[in-house]
Amino acid sequence: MALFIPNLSSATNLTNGDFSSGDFSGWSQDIDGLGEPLAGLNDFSLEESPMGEYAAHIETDFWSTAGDTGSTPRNEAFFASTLYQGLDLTASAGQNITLSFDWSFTGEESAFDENFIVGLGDGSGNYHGADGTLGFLLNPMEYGSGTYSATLNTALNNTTGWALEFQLNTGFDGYGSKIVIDNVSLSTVSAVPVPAAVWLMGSALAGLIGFQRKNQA
Ligand SMILES: [Ca+2]
Ligand SMILES: [Ca+2]
Repeated sequence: MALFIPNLSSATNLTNGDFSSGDFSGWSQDIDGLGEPLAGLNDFSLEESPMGEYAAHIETDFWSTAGDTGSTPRNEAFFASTLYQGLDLTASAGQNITLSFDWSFTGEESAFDENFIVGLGDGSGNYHGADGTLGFLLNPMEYGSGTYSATLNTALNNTTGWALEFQLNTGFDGYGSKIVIDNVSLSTVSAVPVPAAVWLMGSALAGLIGFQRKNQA
């Protein structure tokens, strides 16, 4: 319905969140807390769809023989790979900051112990959730996929030092896991008074119904 609501100022504060540049411009990569990966391994890559759309792909713990850590490793990370970007949480009074992204989490094993974490990193190694307290934005316990969307606690507005971090841990087996991330969006949105929003939504719905009736006639 957001498309039908006019006068809703919105600006995005993230670089290359849809990976449309075909590279990791705007993003940083980390292996095991030691920094950028070595060249030639597959921890971070870009998946290109048949439509020419790019998404970020992170994999850990794949071996030439699945589950055999004595075989040839396909990835560099021993503990975890992290893709991150510093966040600009600038907002005016009355504005909310919303964060959203598409994710998928898969692997070689159904009973897995890998761990996929998305959090607001505070620079000291701790993660915070959308409410600003210690925790995660997302920490799925099973393989799956979805769209995450949340409004950040306004107490976070205009604070600095934050990074959005996508971290994939290897777990304690030799089975691989991977995540795909796309359409990462951070937007400042002017809060619309509820009565106005309801009225606009109602008029947009009425418009839709009217349009359908015309089509049927
Ligand atoms: Ca994309
Ligand atoms: Ca593993």
